[in-house]
Amino acid sequence: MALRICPLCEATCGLDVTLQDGRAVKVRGDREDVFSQGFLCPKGARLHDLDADPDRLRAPLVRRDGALVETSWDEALARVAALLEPVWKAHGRDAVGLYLGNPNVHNLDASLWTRALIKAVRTKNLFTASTMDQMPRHVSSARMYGHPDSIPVPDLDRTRLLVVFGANPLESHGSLATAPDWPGRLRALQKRGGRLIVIDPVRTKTAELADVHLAIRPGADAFVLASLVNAVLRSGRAHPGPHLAGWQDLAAAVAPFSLDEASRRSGLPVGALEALVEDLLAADAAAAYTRLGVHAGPDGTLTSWLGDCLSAVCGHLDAPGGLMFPHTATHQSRPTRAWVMGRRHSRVRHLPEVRGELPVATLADELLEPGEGQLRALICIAGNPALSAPDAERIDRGLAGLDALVVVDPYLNETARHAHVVLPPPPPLQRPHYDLAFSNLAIRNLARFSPAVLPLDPALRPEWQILASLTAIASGYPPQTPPAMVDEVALGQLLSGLLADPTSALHGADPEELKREIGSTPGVERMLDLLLRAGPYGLTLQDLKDAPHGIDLGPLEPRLPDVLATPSGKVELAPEPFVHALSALARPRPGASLVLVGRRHVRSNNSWMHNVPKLVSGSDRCTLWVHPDDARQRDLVDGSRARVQSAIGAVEAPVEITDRVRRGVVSLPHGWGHGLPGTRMGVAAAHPGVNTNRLTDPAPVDPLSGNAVLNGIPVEIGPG
Ligand SMILES: Nc1nc2c(c(=O)[nH]1)N[C@H]1C(S)=C(S)[C@@H](COP(=O)(O)OP(=O)(O)OC[C@H]3O[C@@H](n4cnc5c(=O)[nH]c(N)nc54)[C@H](O)[C@@H]3O)O[C@H]1N2
Ligand SMILES: Nc1nc2c(c(=O)[nH]1)N[C@H]1C(S)=C(S)[C@@H](COP(=O)(O)OP(=O)(O)OC[C@H]3O[C@@H](n4cnc5c(=O)[nH]c(N)nc54)[C@H](O)[C@@H]3O)O[C@H]1N2
Ligand code: SF4
Ligand SMILES: [Mo]
Repeated sequence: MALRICPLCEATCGLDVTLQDGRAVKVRGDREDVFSQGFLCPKGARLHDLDADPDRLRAPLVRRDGALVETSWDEALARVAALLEPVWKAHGRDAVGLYLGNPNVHNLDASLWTRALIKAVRTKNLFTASTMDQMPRHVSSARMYGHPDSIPVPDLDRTRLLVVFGANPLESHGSLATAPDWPGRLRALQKRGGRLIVIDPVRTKTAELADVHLAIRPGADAFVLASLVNAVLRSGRAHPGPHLAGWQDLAAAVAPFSLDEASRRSGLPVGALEALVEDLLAADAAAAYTRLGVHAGPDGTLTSWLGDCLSAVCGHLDAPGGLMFPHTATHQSRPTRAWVMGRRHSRVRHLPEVRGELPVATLADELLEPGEGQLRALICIAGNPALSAPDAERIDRGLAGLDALVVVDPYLNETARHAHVVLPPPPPLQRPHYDLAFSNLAIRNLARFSPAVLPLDPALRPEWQILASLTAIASGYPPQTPPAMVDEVALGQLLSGLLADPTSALHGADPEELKREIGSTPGVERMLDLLLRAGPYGLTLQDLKDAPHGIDLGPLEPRLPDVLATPSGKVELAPEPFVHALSALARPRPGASLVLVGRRHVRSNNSWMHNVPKLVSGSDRCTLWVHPDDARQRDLVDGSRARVQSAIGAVEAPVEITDRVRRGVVSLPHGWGHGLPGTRMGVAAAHPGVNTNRLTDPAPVDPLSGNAVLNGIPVEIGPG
């Protein structure tokens, strides 16, 4: 038996893996895990199937005479250099782009190495999944608290009222609020007399559990949130807590937003909104939690900001049971300058960079629009933009036309089918794990480390070595440069940064002694060890190894003064760009008669895990949910096929008639559209589904963060 933190979603459950003859044969929840206490979901229970999957790549691939064939690591890396160097030489650094997909954040190797790689690739064409996900959250945190990663999470175990905008944690298991067992924790909230209110156009499983479900019209959340903040402020019962700046400006900014107008725009009864205000004012601990359904909407940043404001004006920001800031065990550097964005712009649509990234919504343009500065090559790590990103059909075409596509992925997926080189990382059980990102989003302070459960397949390399080799190539070193040498340099840089940082516990420490203590084995463990030693609890990696079920560091504690890094040293409740954007929202918006939203299923994980037979078996999950009235009007019957047409494309999907969706709203999950020529995922190909991102218009983006708009897409539907 061996213990392992699940890397598949943000819940980070502790797993207990049964080994037999050197293979993992069963996965259960680790009952003694300090955080998850035995909880797991169907995906975690099949983690070992990724190891066993015969389609998982076990050797690098290179394209030879048009086909991808297996080769040695040396040849594959030599090919990477041979492909990219001429592009850099002829067209400059920006001609080679970088796409970093979601699993990078769930992966210790990538969490520690992508920054070095980004620096080495030196391209303005950096794209990540963040700009179709949580970039609005980073921007609102940067402006309100001074750091894009200062993200407050709902204090789930102590709150008395949780108001959820656009999240479905019963399927997703939570996002930007790391907690194993959301179902259990939400039931516990209700058991202790607290309430759950869910605002979602769909009666999801989370909405079903809720005490109140408000089926909002998609895209109306920012208006509703502004009106709620306004109503709280006007009630005379608001609580201006300490550390807040801009109270008057916020009050002025939300003044034009009435509950009456919010009711007209959202389709929610005004009485329900008034009751919500009353609930918020009456609760001794309440948290407004906004997530993907609204962040990946037309007003992502405004919803994120106003959600925090709503908690703040009720006195629940940085208070137990409200929104609180985790205090993670690894060192977090504090910004030394005021946060800025827009230092560069994209070539075609002139969209500003945010956190050094350009919006994924313009990836297709950068791939396809000819001219100086066009992307000629792309390095794609743990991503599948051909399915997951907006304007997917054009992305697919753009990928097919590249001079060089280098992919790091365990599968020959819809993106990798266009690759010139594919470098496969080992599966989860063959690598150590620590959640650098999600520990900083967890609803309890804690630290957990899992060593590798299975020995590394001798035919594979640890992912950090793959990334170190790519870093070397991008820095102009020979492709055969030993990864250990690159690691030594990276470690040296990390160490000198920590020694020089006055907020690090290692400030001024003796580097030679530290080096002796962390050992000389190259790889991610000693980097992690350094970050832990530099952190606020004085932990070492050995401490975590000695506590295989994790170390609980207690409930979240108020810590705003420690978090705040704004120029004023306070929470900025009314950042000028947000106030400005909010004023535009007061004007009426054109409405569409039918809009498309996304949905998640507990057995799925974006565009992958669809090759695990036990997870995809059963009925087709890639169906179009249509309200009975909408179906009747359009002559659609249950089980028939519908054609869904948006401004940019059309797909055909089987119809599932259900009153779970609000009238005027249809729902289709993302991450499907498998079985394309050149892919190698036999099980997924037998359950292909359709690619909803062929409908996702890349033109509208959240103006404050560049985030893609994945929800509320105007569509027409009819019989297929
Ligand atoms: N319409 C619509 N589109 C959406 C969304 C939506 O709600 N609606 N959601 C968006 C969101 S929130 C996200 S985060 C994105 C996700 O989109 P992407 O970030 O592009 O990620 P995935 O599609 O999940 O593809 C992940 C790839 O990583 C590979 N992989 C898994 N583990 C590892 C590993 O350890 N190392 C490496 N190198 N590769 C690995 C998998 O095989 C898979 O091919 O999709 C977005 N797209
Ligand atoms: N099983 C599973 N778990 C996952 C993933 C997965 O693919 N499968 N993906 C992971 C990733 S990458 C992420 S980012 C998280 C996301 O996790 P969550 O943030 O929980 O997001 P979703 O589950 O997509 O739920 C979004 C909800 O928003 C609703 N919605 C759509 N438009 C609107 C709107 O305009 N207003 C309001 N109020 N609601 C709206 C949708 O109906 C949907 O129920 O999940 C993670 N966990
Ligand atoms: S809920 Fe998430 S972390 Fe927990 S077992 Fe399932 S996939 Fe893994
Ligand atoms: Mo995501």
